[in-house]
Amino acid sequence: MALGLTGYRPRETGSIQGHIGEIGLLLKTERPGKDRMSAKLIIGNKNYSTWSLRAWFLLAEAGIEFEEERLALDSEGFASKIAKYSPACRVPVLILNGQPVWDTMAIAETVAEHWPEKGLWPSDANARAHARSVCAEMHSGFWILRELMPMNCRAMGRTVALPDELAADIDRILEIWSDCHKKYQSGGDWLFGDFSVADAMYAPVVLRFRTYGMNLPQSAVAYPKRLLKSDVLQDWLAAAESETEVIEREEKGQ
Ligand SMILES: N[C@@H](CCC(=O)N[C@@H](CS)C(=O)NCC(=O)O)C(=O)O
Repeated sequence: MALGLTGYRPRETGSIQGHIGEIGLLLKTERPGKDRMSAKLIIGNKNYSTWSLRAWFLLAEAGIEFEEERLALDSEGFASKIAKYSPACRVPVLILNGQPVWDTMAIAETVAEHWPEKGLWPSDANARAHARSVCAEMHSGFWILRELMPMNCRAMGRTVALPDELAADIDRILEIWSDCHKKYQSGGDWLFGDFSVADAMYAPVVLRFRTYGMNLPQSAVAYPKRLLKSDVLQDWLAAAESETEVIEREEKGQ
């Protein structure tokens, strides 16, 4: 089984610091006035695992240091390895001070609660309710998009058929992005102005649109541009590019 254990220390502005690659190092995250936290994230393949990306991107873009362990999906031994970390037997799993947290929304809520200074939910109550709604909508829906346009970071220039149900999922996502843009653009380029959990939830969609060459309307181009400017997202893409596993059922399009 392919397995990777590495520490992720998000880049400092203007530096090329990225993966520090120290096997077995348990990173402690500094929290002013509070105990140091140990954070370890178990993820799947960077090329294919959207839920892994969401949790990873949330931590990395927020500047939280964490150790990461990659378990290759569909590999021999995945099931027994993941079972040691989570009873749900799926990635991602965050081990926070020894406590496992599984399922992406639970991870997001727990991270936001433990690092309140990172402002991972909008401070305004209405914006926060809106952000939670679009996160929940992503977490529980968009099944056709998931099925017909799987994330495949290293694949470019693919085309897939666009049946009505897929077009409806895409339209709804574009509506979410342009609505956010209209309401919150004065606060910054992320969906809710500042970076938030919502950006982690929608990051894989941007990568899907990139793989399948979606022509986006003018009202929806700003957000993908912002996301792809992220240095940590570029680190993820570089790591995905270097993976060698191929999962046939995720290889869609021509
Ligand atoms: N609802 C879960 C979904 C997690 C999930 O489906 N993870 C996939 C990889 S993206 C997985 O672990 N698949 C392995 C398996 O099912 O054996 C979440 O939000 O984290």
